[in-house]
Amino acid sequence: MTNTQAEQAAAARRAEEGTAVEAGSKATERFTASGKLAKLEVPKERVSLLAGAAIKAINDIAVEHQVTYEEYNALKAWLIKVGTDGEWPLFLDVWLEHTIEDVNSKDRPGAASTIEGPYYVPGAPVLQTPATLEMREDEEGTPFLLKGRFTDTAGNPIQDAQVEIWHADAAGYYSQYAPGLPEWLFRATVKADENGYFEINTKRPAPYQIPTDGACGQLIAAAGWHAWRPAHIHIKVSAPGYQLVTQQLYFPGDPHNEDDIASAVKPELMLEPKPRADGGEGEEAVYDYVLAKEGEHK
Ligand code: MBD
Ligand code: FE
Repeated sequence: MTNTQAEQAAAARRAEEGTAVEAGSKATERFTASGKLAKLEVPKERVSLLAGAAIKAINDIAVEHQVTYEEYNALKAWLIKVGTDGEWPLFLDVWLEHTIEDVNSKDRPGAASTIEGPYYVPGAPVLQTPATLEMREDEEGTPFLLKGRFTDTAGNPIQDAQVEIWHADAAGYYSQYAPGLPEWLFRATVKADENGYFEINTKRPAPYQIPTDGACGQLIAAAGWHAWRPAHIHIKVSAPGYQLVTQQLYFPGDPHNEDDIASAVKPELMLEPKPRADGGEGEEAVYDYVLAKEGEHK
């Protein structure tokens, strides 16, 4: 499928189901159920510093741009809707997480990282390399083989490394967030071999439009922006004693690599797909991971 065809297919499915906002609000349900809410402790000094700075920044904007009561009330109504639509995780992951991620990864050597986004599900089925992700019969999309190797920052192979992988289908839908998909479709935990090599067979995901029928979509429409992310594969790589890396991999030539709504594309995350070396159908790409030991920094 071309990107345009995939975009049309995704739009058609969405129009038919009218449930895109479900995906956004499921991320809220999951975050709430994960127990993360109970564990978060931020010292009083940091709360005062950060909340104070945020409030000041917004007040400065109101002065600089002479915000009217019409605009103030539109903001109030919209903020209420973000909550009732359950789209706070979506909003934050799209428009803020990239900065949080940059701040927190700048001292870590090794593989490039980027945002997790709202659709990670821990505990995906464990597969040994060479692995094939769960798919439906006659799953659409170009077959895609991702392979690579884990080494430490000195170039030694890493044992017991794993790749957690999750991505959308060829219509841009994520399992467990869109209705009607198998639970673990395009989600797995793949164990590398004793020399750090891994191979994962899957299908190329489609470009992805964030849900357009909730508060985030309303903002995008009201501002005249677009809702697209380039096609991407989400990954978490880890090994005992090493620092976890969360990232996404992208495909050259995607029309949204330069204007990702989530600002999460980096040149180091670009794949170089080639025809399969074994003559099989589809493409393959090599992506090697250098992991930093716990406590290791630049
Ligand atoms: C996604 O799939 C995604 O990766 C991000 C960052 C935001 C919304 C949907
Ligand atoms: Fe995604």
